[in-house]
Amino acid sequence: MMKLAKLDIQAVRVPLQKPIPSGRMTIYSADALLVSLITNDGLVGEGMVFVLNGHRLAILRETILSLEPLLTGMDLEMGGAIWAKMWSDIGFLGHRGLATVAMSAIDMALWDLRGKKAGLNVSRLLGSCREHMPIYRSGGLRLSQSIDELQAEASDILGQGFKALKMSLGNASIQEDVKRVRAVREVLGYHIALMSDCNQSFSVNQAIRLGRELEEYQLAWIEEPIPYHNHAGEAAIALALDTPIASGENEFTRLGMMEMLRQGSADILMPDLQRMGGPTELIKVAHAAELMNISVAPHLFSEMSLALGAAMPNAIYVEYMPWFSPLYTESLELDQAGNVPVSSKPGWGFSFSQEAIAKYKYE
Ligand code: SMN
Ligand code: MG
Repeated sequence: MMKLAKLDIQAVRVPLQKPIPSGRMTIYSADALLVSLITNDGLVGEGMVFVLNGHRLAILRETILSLEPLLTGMDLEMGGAIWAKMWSDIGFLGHRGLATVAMSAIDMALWDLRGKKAGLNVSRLLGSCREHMPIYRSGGLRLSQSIDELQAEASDILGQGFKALKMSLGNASIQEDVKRVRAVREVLGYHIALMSDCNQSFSVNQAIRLGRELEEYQLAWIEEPIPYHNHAGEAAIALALDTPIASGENEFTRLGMMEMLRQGSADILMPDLQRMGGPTELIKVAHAAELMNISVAPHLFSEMSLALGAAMPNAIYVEYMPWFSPLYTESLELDQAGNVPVSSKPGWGFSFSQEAIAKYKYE
């Protein structure tokens, strides 16, 4: 029986190379809790959750620790039972927000452990569908950049071997957004996938107007056009436009995802690993979407999403956001086609680098 000997949490602050200004806040750092479950036979399962600018990191840490007693005496191979116990335990505070993020961290580490125990990558543990995943470059091409800067950065990203990239939309004027998309398309041509993310900046009518103007630029998707909780509005936009609508990163668990699926709010659903309640729930959600012919593109968590996405027939992309790559010993490598090979190493196939932890450790 695989039992918990120790739960360890290390806090790291990864400063962004360039702060990202956005409507809600300027992001200076991504601050993560690296959670390790160490078993009585010496295996280590790893999970990671994060906040922006360090806000409420200490509370998140305490919340994770509050779940530790639920693992005591449990067989850590019984991930389904542990998940159900955590879900029930956090219910009083609600299946959204902090407590859900905390249980995600434990669930991630449990999946890593079970993969390691079985000697299988999580993708194989689940039943892999493919050996390579398409990946898109995220985090760049921001609203704060000039058109010249956008074009220079787009060609730099191409030079790194990416065949798909995402740009920010949400300027005060629709014409300005259209101009920026046109300028980036000029650099990319039409054989490179161009995604766009509005981060909830529009109303339904504005989004439909902008979307109509953008149809000719064949965006891979328009993401979060309106406030994330207006699922009926998202559905109206998805119906009005040919360009696929992607959304879901700000919703929590099956409660949010099922509502979106029922309403037809997204052509591409974007479950976020730490808001889902962990891989156990994300897998269920992805399969529910599959049954409804909806694609998924998991939000962030590139390294874990790679293993999970590889085992989902309807996963179309992994998101590459460079923030957390320095924390891992292994790195995501692109092949000639701009895809990333799925790891064959046990567990996630990516493990925390002790050197990186020392470098980024919270003071
Ligand atoms: C995003 C959201 C939160 C943190 C980083 C990036 C963005 C995305 O919306 O989809 O990548
Ligand atoms: Mg987004």
